[in-house]
Amino acid sequence: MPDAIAVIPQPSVLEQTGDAPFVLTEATTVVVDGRPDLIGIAVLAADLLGRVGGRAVEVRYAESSPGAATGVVRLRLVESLPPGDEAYRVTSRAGRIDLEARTPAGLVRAIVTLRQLVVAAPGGVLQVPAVRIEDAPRYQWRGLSVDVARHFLPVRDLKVVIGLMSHYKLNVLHLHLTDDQGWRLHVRSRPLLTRLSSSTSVDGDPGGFYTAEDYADLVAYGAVRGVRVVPEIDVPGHVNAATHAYGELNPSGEPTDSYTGIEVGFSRLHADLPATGPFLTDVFSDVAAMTPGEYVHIGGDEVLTMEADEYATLVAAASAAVRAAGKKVVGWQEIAHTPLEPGTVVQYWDTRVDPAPFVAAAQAGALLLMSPGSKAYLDMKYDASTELGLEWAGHIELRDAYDWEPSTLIEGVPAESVIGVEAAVWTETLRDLPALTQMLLPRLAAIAEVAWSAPERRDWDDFRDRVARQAPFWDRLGLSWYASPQVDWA
Ligand code: TNX
Repeated sequence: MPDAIAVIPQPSVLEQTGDAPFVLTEATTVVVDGRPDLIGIAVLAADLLGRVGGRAVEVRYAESSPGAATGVVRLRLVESLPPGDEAYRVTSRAGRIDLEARTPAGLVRAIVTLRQLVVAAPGGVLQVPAVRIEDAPRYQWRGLSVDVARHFLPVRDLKVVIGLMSHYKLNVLHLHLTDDQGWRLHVRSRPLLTRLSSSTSVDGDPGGFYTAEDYADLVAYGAVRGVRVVPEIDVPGHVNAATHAYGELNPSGEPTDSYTGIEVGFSRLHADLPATGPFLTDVFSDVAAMTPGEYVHIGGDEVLTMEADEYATLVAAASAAVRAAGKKVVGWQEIAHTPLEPGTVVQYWDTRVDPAPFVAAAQAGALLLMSPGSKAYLDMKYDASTELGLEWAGHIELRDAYDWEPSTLIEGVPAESVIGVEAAVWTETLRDLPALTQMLLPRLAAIAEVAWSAPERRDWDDFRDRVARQAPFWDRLGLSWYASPQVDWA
């Protein structure tokens, strides 16, 4: 039954071999070489398969079970695959499934593909059709940016988001940790940021923040699932939480009032105040020290009350602090107006303005991350009747989020400058996990396919059928989602 297969994002090669399917039973076992870096992956595979089947799946080490029995899911590192860390192969048939990749990260991609292949056959038997899948991502950066500043999301909710991201092979969770309304990450050198500015949120809703331990827990939870965390400390605008905690950042020397509205562009740092440089150095070096990944995001968006040269000075100071701590810089589109080191990642978002500086930055060696507001901003309403969300970049129905091409969206951008695609969800109107997933699902699956699948493997009608079959999975997890009228939900 070919139509039972509904993998998102669409793999590069997927063939049904015509063999008998693999049947999941109580004897199904995950087998792996007993290497430390593979054991966690095997446990993840057993956990995910166990959840689908409703019973525990055992992990065994290859050395201890020679002549592998039947009912085996074998995980293995191999070299004979398409290039890239995340390439993988899945081969399934009666009695045996092979998951192969060059790296543990590739095995994680194979595992979630396998999870998506499990179908309930008549009689309630769970089986995996006999297939050969060979797959690798189009873009190396496939992200979701979550605004935890306007409304705070506790660690347990962010873990649900990480699980969903991993399920659709997204690999970067970008956390917008600071804004006018709240500061969400404890910073060792600047304890007043969370002591004085974490309890507020938009509309007077409760706030919160992540301790260093919370943050490490999130980073580790993501790492096992192939999702790295990129922290954003937004400067030199969107800083009222900072200027509320440290009055020395203001010309008056006095703290600003806390803020719970949703205007943007009014708060700012000052390049000529003596406290500003040390603040940037302290905060960015502490945040970099909490970050095992390569990148730290400096924000840089919507600074509406500053001359261009002061803005450039502050962006350079923040960037220098990030680089001094051994990390690479990411910033929103506006930083393209300042001189940038080659390799800086510039994140495109504002579809209303002239993209010329952004194109020029790419030509000068910047890497481009595509988050067009009109396609990838998942806080935009689906249509005029959507209760939650904003509308400044238009309405984004499922097909709008799906049907766009990152390499030709902006004329003049060299295709090889595009490092990837990132969805964003801003939380001015989204106060909890159900509100968030109502906006993410189903559109996150669409963006994931834009970011992972080759353009010639993407097809709206086919995606429409595959996404319809995701609903039981979201329901099983108890997630709220939007039943787009563009899809015939099963
Ligand atoms: C623009 S996107 C912003 C955010 C808002 C968002 C709402 C960007 C870099 N800045 O501050 O939350 O629009 O959609």
